[in-house]
Amino acid sequence: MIQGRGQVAKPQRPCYNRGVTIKQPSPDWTIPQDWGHYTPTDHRVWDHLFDRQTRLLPGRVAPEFLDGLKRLDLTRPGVPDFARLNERLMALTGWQVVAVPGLVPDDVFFTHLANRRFPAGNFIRRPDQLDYLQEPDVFHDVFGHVPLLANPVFADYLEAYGKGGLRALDHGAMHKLARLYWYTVEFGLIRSGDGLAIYGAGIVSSHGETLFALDSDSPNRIGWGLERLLRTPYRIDDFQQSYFVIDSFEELLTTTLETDFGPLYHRLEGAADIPIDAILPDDRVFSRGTQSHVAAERQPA
Ligand code: HBI
Ligand code: FE
Repeated sequence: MIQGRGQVAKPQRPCYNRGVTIKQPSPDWTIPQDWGHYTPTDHRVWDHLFDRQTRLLPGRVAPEFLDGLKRLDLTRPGVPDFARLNERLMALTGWQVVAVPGLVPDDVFFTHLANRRFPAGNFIRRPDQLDYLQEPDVFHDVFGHVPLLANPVFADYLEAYGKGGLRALDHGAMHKLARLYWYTVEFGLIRSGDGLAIYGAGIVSSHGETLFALDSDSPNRIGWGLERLLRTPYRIDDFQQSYFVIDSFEELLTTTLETDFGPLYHRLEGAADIPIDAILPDDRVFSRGTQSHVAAERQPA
């Protein structure tokens, strides 16, 4: 359990995990990782997913991600022991990983991020769920999210996002700010040399989406803008129809820190959402998608 800054004390609310409603296990929703409970099958699932992704990622992922994997010693086999991982992570950027049973309420999630704690699911998917899982498990959360937390700039961005999330809750603007998280932290692309690379955890932890996000002619790839993202809905049930491209993590951090979100939310209340696959006249277009993936899905063979 986690001691210290930013304890969350809220009335008990239900939390959905693997199809089951679970009880709030502690004031801040953290639980012991209990590393010893992982079975040999659990470790084999981790190793399988890990090998598959690390074979695919070089040349496709932002170099900061691979650097983080190495510096955090995540290349050793088996589900990582958070205590060991946290020693390295804490020394590099002051972040910690804490175990949670599954999705936690928004205010709890943001309070953790605002205090440089990343909540990670402590369960791992079953061998028959390698490619699709609704809930974030330890592979998505630790392999997908934690390597970039070893990068000081990205680490500061996620803390700033958590603080912004708590303010967004006060403004009733959570569903808008969630779009920034989705299109950066989960599904972001970044310019790399002459081309693009992935950095979003939802992509880097997925074999299929790693290929789709970079190589498919179906999705749009568009230069990001804060307001642009806040106005664009997203889908959680399939590959993205639009990916947004940042120039650098510094740009993401600086823009987030320098924007006064209060007036922006106020202005956006009157603005219509942008259709999920639209390209606007002033978008910086890296590639205009055919959306053939979506068309194929709507037309059963
Ligand atoms: N809980 N464990 C967990 N992981 C998440 O990514 C998460 C969450 N609760 C809320 C939440 N995400 C969303 O509000 C963010 O995606 C914005
Ligand atoms: Fe995630």
